[in-house]
Amino acid sequence: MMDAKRIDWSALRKDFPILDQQVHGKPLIYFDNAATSQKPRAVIEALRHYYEYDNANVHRGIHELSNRSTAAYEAARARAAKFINAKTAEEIVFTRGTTEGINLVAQSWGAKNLKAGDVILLTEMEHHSNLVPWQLLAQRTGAKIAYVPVTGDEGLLDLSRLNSLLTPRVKIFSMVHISNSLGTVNPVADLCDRARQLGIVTLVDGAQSAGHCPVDVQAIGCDFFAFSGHKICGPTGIGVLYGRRKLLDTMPPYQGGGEMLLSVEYQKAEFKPAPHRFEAGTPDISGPIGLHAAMDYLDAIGRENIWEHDQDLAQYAYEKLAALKDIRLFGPKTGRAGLVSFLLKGVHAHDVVTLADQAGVALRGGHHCTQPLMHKLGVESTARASFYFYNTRAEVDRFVEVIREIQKFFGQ
Ligand code: C6P
Repeated sequence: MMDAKRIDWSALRKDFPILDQQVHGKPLIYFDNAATSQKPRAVIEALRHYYEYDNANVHRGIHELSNRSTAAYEAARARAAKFINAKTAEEIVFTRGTTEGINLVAQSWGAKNLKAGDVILLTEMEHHSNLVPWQLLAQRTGAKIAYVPVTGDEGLLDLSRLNSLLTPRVKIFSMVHISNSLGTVNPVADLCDRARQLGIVTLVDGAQSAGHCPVDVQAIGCDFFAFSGHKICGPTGIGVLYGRRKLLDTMPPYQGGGEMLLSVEYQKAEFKPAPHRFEAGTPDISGPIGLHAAMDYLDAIGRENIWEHDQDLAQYAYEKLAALKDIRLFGPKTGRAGLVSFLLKGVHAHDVVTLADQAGVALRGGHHCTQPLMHKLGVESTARASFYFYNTRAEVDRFVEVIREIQKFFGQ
């Protein structure tokens, strides 16, 4: 493993062919990593190799290519277990992404275990994908949803309310690890510990954490942990749901189809054990193979190093932006993850993003799929710069210059 101080972060950019281009005649500065990360050659190459040499369906054939495909698919499962320190590969279900992972838990575990009057506890900073699946479940079962409040622009959870929210009616507490809108890092190990002492099942939405900081699901103590491959240098369309073995084994299938069965009769079917019972039909095969390469790539750099670099860039950007006039910043002042959300006085977030794009800077503007949070903060949208390890302080300097130019353009 490398040492954060010794890593030549800009040299790593050479691993990402996409970064070496001009956009609107300006060097690309890609600051939309919370939406999706770029892919290193190692991942692109793993996908190419798979399709050129090994492509076949998994768990079916007994021919050489199918055996190779199956071995690679299952090796990726074992690699994913190691990536988040799950006890066994059987605790890893491949999904399409974080969204599907949470839907799987809501529909399978939730439908089996929730009834009218039960409570689903969430936080006010959840992404729609950790909100709407629970709303659908609540509508079906008559369960209610309660929320741990957010303090305001500083974007912290108001934990003084937690004791009164953790009532005996709460059956599941589902929380985001790192907020995609605020950059807040939630104390998920403490929250899961509090819930576990009361017999409450926990789910952690790791979409913004898995590829950015070390993740150990055993240390966090959660029952479920969901993340997306495309945000951690892997391909789109593949994700991971970790589920504690004891729980996965009790859960009914989420979808029916081929590959998840032991035997079928016209009136009934017997399902394979977890995780295969949750992977109906031909799965995304190249996805886990690309994801395997991505996990190897990230861990060769070291996620503690990536975390240090991300946090450094975010703090640097936050302080430079905070020094500007007529700007409103969201999320914690210190200890933030690698992103900064902001609004310029009198300028719509979409205008900021459009003008930044003309200068080659890719930002994101909108509600970031956290519309209730935006409403709570009294805004419709924010502009967001989100960083990854291949970004540099020089890029942040240019980005802040561009923001200043946008302010001037609007007469400020
Ligand atoms: N956030 C962003 O720009 P999927 O789409 O399933 O890969 O990930 C959903 C998701 C779940 N939780 C959090 C905290 C997220 O940030 C995301 C995706 C993107 O912020 C797209 S809205």
